[in-house]
Amino acid sequence: MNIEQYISKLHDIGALKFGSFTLKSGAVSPFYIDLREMISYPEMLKATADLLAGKISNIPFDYISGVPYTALPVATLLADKLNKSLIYIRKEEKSYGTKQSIIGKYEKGKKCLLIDDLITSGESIMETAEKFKNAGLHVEDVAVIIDRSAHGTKLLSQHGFRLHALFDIHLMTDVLERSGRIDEKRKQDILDFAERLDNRRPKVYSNALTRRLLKIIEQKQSRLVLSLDVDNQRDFFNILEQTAPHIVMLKTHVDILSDFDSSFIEKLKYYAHAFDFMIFEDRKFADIGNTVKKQYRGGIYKISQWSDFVTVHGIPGDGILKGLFDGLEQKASFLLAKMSSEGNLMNDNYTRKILEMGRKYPEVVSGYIGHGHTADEIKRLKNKIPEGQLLLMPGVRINPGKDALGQQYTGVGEAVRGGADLIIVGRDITRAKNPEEKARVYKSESVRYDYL
Ligand code: S5P
Repeated sequence: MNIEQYISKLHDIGALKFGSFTLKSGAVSPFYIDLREMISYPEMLKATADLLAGKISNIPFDYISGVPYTALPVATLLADKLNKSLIYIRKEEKSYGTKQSIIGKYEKGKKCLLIDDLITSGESIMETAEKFKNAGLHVEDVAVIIDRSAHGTKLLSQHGFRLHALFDIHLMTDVLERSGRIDEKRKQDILDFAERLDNRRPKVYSNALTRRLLKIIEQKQSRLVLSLDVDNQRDFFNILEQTAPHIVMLKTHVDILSDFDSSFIEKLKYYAHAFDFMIFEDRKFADIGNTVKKQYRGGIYKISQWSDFVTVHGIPGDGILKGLFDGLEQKASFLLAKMSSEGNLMNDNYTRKILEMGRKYPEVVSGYIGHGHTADEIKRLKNKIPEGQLLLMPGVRINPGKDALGQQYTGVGEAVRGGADLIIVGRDITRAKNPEEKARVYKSESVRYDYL
């Protein structure tokens, strides 16, 4: 059986499934791989061992180990074929007897080849390798059937392991498309999902506020920012109460409220604490450092006392960041890199300069407000965002379109597929008959390509 026949056969026996699968994290994946049932197909088990044997023929090793349970039968067959002895680590820690968790005889200082069914983040296989190392064995090579990450080889090599995969998702989708088992759209969905999966891996985020935001995203399984642009406190808190469980951040325009008073801030802080969301006053500062310093700290709103984040225009130069944040702790900004409104003057050159400015101030710039009309356009912007900073996208709605005053909306699916770290949604939720239900829909759409 060659690799193309093998992949097709995996699909035929139901080991590769396509559709919509809710993962443990709540995220929805367009594909699912389950190789456990392969043991019911002797010819597939044998083919797996044969193909793996070909793949590792040039690697020197002393023992073979399969990660229980799925990879163990394959490793056993391979050990037989290559006349090597088998060892493995029991899945459950033994709490009695010898406490020895490696099963099988081995000598310290020898090399062990690890076999697993698939790698996603590579973390679990590295954990297993660590256990062998602690037992005095060397592990340098890892062989898997499927590398379903977009950059698995790179990831493992950064940790000193060589990955040998029978196939990756690129080959898998190519073969299945060519044989008519999936269409082009499904192929793209799968590749996009894998790409997301890699992009969303924990990185070194720019500052403590960004890290807190990311933690909330993970805990609430949401990337939704609600823009609550209503003009009175009653509506404000009514909508907030319904939507708060689904959002990770609340975006305010405090100067829209006609009945603002200091009780508003107290109440807002109470909700933020009770429902675990961050606060983002969308003030869009755009003046010289000395002026914004006063606007931010003073006046009737005293924004710096209650808002975690504010939006900032870079047009006056980086003095604006110094004016805003000098002497303050635990406050950060989002720079406006590309607006959603029709005819805005932010061209590619401007966007580039904003990203350059933000890159220099990771402590006070958590990310950028950016917009694009298609997933590809958003992806291009996202790829330029400096490491550790975020892309927040407004002008997002379930149905793309425009409002009467130049606001442009991109479909939420495009925004999320393009890699927006957070989506900002306003009227489509606040004016909905049932804001709770609407917020729930946006929440689940926002993590569609996540794998947390
Ligand atoms: O380019 C932008 C930047 C921002 S912050 N376009 C935007 O629409 N916004 C804000 O996002 C805008 O001020 C509003 O509060 C929100 C979008 O609201 P919606 O009702 O159009 O979803």
